[in-house]
Amino acid sequence: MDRIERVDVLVASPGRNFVTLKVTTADGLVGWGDATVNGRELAVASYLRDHVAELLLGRDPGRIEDLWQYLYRGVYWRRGPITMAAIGAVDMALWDILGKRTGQPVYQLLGGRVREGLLAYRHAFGWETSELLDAVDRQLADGYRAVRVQTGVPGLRTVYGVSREARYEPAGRAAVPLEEEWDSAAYLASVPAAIGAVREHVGSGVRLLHDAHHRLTPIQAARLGKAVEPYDLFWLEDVTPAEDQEAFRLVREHTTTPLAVGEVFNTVWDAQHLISHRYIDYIRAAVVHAGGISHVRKLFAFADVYGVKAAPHGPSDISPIAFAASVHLCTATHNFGIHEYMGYPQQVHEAFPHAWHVADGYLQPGDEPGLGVSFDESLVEGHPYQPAYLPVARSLDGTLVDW
Ligand code: GCO
Ligand code: MG
Repeated sequence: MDRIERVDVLVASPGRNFVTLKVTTADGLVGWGDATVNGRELAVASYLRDHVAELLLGRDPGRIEDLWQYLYRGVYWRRGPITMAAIGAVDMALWDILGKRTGQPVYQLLGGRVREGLLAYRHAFGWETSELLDAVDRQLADGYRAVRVQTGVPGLRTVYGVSREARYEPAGRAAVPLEEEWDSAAYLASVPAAIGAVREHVGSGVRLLHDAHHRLTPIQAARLGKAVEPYDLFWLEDVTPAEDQEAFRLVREHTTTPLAVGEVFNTVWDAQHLISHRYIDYIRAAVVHAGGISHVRKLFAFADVYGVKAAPHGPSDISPIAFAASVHLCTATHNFGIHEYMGYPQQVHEAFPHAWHVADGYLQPGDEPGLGVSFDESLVEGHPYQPAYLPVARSLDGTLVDW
């Protein structure tokens, strides 16, 4: 029987901060995991280095579920983004090792393909509607069939999901979070028309999504959902903070616009009420933030019972390793809905060589044994961690609000 012989926690910043776990077995097999939590990378690195690595040495890498239970139930202080990202990284690495040992891609170990490709959605943003329409056209020209649309808000200098740069990278490199402003009234007064303009521009065949990013009260969320019904959104995302799962009943009572939530969730229990009451249509947990393939697989299976579909978070701030694990999982998940693909700078693609790819707007896992991804360790030297935090937001009267 093989044994875990070495555990390395690699923090590097090829374009942005990533935390990568490398697990090496006595037989020389290497498994890779992502442990990146945007803005709290060092917390997860320490959790792994100081409290997990030693526990893994000498153990059987094939006991994936037992090790998951050991790291979840065995630590007493369970759940939360830091713990579950650390567990997620270990879990991804062990599935990667199992695939390499058996010569099988992970999706095959999970039961095999249930579809020919994963529908992907891209981001389009523009301060003015005309810029947004151009951004949508660029994604459609690249062959994508689903686009998230985000636009400026009159009177605001900063808005979530909209950048003055070509790429939108929310974590600003600074010693303290940047402060942004917010005004829900101005947003509610302007965003339905912007979405309507996009719908008129693209016609009925393109899937359009929008992310409200936790900022509305439940009744405001209900109002927005109702206002955009004529534009047939694929979903409205994070319409109201999801800790208050029961708040979604109010939203549900007022609108048939599909709802998506869950990128900040870390376990099935965060979404248990939402899913079992069918308050949402899509669950967005990311493999890296919710305990890895083993736990997110259970979350998606729980969602399947209630007709809720899997739609994983796929931003540029989870690494191509977690992205690979998510694509493998969804390739073998029947109740899959859509996969976010924000995309990466070329530097990140090169730092994390990967077999997953996009063809004609659909994601493919590749057929290499394991996850089909690795990390170029030589980058650790020249690309040290740099403090970078997600912004905070305040309303125009200075009150701190959800960013
Ligand atoms: C999305 C998310 C991101 C997050 C970011 C946090 O739907 O892709 O809302 O934009 O804000 O991933 O690190
Ligand atoms: Mg989101």
